[in-house]
Parts: sequence; C-alpha cells; structure tokens
Amino acid sequence: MNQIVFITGASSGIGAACTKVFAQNGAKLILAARRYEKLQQVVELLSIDSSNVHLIELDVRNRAAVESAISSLPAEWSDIDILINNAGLSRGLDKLHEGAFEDWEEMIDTNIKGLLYMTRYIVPGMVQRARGHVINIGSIAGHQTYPSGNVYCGTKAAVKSISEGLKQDLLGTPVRVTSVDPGMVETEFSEVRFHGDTERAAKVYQGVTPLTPDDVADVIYYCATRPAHVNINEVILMPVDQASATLVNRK
Ligand code: NDP
Ligand code: 8X3
Repeated sequence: MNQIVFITGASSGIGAACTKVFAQNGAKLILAARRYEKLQQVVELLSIDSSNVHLIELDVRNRAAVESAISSLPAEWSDIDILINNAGLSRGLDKLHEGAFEDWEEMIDTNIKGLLYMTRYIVPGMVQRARGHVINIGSIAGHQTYPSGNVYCGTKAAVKSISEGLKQDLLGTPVRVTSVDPGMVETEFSEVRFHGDTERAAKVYQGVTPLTPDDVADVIYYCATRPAHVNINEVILMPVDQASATLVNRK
C-alpha cells in the first residue's frame, strides 16, 4: 500500500492496532494523539522506520490546533489518502439526570467535534486530488442506547449520522466513507470511562472473550483495501460472546 494514512488516537487500543496493520502493509503513517511519548512507544515497539512515520501531538478538541497540524504538514506528508477518525472516549456511566457536565463536554468535544474538525480540514484536499477515504470509528453504542450510556451513545449515534451525511455530500466524487462500529473491544476504553478505576474496568471484560484491537484493525484494513469503486458504508462487528449492546455471555 503506497498511501498516506492519518490515524487519530494512535497512542493506544484500536488506533495503535491500525498503526501496526497499515505499517506492515507499507503505508506511510501520520499518527496523532495527546500523549506524544505513547506515540513514540508504539512506533518503537513496531520498529517502524522513521521515514515512514510522522508524529503529531494533538488534541482533536482544539480546532486551531487541528487546523495548524494539517496546514503545517511537510509537503511530502500533505496528500492524505486515508483518514481514520478513531480518537474517542467515554467518560462515566451515570444516569443522565445524575451525569457530570465535564464528562459530557469531553465526550461531545472529542467524539463529535474533534471528528468533524479533522474531517473538515482534510477532506477538501481529498476532493481536490480526487482520491481519499474517511474511516470513522463508531460503535454499537451508536445503534443501540444502553442504560447510563446516554451521552456516549448519543455521540456515537452522531458519528453514524455524520458518516451517512458525508457519504451523501461526497456523491459525485471518488472519496469513500466508511463507519466501522465495534461492540466490546478490550483496550484502555473502560479504564478511561471509569476515570482510572482499573478494577472496575477489568470487570467489563470478565468471563467474556472480547474483540481485540487487532480484530478491529483487520476489518478497517479490509475496508480500506477494496477496489476503488467499492464503498463499504458500515460494518458492525462484535464478539461471539455479545449479541447486543447489553446482552453478553459471561462464563
Ligand atoms: P483507547 O482508550 O485505548 O484509545 C483511545 C485513543 O483516543 C487514545 O489513543 C487516545 O490518545 C485518543 N484520544 C482520546 N481523546 C483524544 C483527544 N482529545 N485528542 C486526540 N486523541 C485523543 O480506546 P479504544 O481504542 O477502544 O478507542 C478508540 C475508538 O474506538 C474510540 O472512538 C471509541 O469510542 C471506539 N470504540 C471502542 C470500543 C471498545 O469497546 N473499546 C467499542 C466501540 C467503539 P491520548 O489519550 O494519547 O490522546
Ligand atoms: C464502546 C462499546 O460498550 O460502550 O463503544 O457499547 S460500548
């Protein structure tokens, strides 16, 4: 694959797994996240040649920072072929009427507004070059709301609508749009949701065989490598041990 792939949230979980599969297949990678040292660790761990990677410390919630990160890319990195809008998080698992405002703001600003900023600054170049693919990471939570999931589920429902809207608005161009929507994947996701409570986070995956980040990256890579006239609009993938957002088989 001789393409430039921009992955947000590459410092952990699904984003780091995407880094692995795209690097193994010869892509050039722009990796972004807030934790720069974690990005460096991912690159070192995967032994990615430094000429094939460009790291950016970036908080996708900061519109000016997103604009500057894109507009100041060195010329050899500016023609982005694939944007993987993966950066995202859940904060808290509270009833809506008891929820924390700062948790809501963080989820909405990251999962919706951050994804929009990235898309708005990168897609015009794709349209101009008549080449590109936006892959948004949604969730089963965007299809099914679960108790206390309220705002997180709302952000992922927004990702679903935004992916559909972008596909419609890009009709007549060759730019592709895909939403990859996983169920339960074991990453730092639950630790972040529970504000660092690792014990509570571990319980989410107890007695279940969840998806791995590599399972999801594999599907993302598949979507990215179909013939140019094929658009995979949406993929929902979940563990065999999961039948819906809330129905999980625990041994
Ligand atoms: P992780 O917590 O392991 O990874 C999340 C990534 O997002 C990290 O690299 C983090 O980097 C980055 N990130 C978070 N906030 C920001 C920000 N403001 N700016 C830039 N980067 C940010 O979780 P996952 O890998 O599981 O999550 C990836 C995506 O998958 C998310 O969108 C999540 O909603 C979605 N998802 C996850 C599922 C799961 O069960 N795990 C299921 C369905 C969807 P850093 O902290 O360094 O900024
Ligand atoms: C993350 C998975 O459990 O919130 O999107 O539906 S879950």
